[in-house]
Amino acid sequence: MRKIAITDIHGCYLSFEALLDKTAFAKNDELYLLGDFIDRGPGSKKVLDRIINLKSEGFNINCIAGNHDFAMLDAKTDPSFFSSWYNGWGGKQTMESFGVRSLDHIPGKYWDFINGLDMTIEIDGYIMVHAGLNFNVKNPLRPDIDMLYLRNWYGQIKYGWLGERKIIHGHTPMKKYDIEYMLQRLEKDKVIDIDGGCFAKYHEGKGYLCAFDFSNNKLYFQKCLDDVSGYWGR
Ligand SMILES: [Mn+2]
Repeated sequence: MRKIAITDIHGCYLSFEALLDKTAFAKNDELYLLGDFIDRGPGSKKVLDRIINLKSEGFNINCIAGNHDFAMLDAKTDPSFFSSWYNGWGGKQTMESFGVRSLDHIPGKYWDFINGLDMTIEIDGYIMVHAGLNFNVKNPLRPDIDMLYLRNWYGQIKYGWLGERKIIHGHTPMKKYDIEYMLQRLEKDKVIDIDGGCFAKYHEGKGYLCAFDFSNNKLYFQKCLDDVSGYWGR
């Protein structure tokens, strides 16, 4: 009956698979995936297939959107955005994982999955969101695209509004020891970024996919096993 959050898989299928093994994720656990399933890493299609299949096999999988997931939707509908997604966002690696030269050739079930993603989940005193919450609006939980893009927002947290709840998010890659430090301070600070920058494996301290079992306050780290040289041009 554990509750486990993972974020920013970014097509790192081998790392995702190994991390699920490491946590011994099972049918009576709950998995929360906080977006950015695709782009940059080499296995975006495999990541989406794994998630869709786990759901259909009856595993308890709950997913929310990241900016990259919604960017792929935009790249499909907005031709002027396509080339920046393809070249700048790591969309090239996503297209290659599907073996297609046009987004129109990606089957409908993947678009249905992405279109069905909400922006937040709140459960057991935890709020999960991809990037952050905007505390400058009346209701920070009202769905807004900012939730997928915010950076450096901790200074604006309204602790009166938040109460005893804690926020789990990703989007901004952190070093492993910074994630461990945020867990130590979670009771006080009420926020933790669990993005270990899996695709950023050439950066010192990063290059981990992280799982946070928030029912036991336990972190798991999997070093990146995927070949991300395509994205980094190495
Ligand atoms: Mn992101």
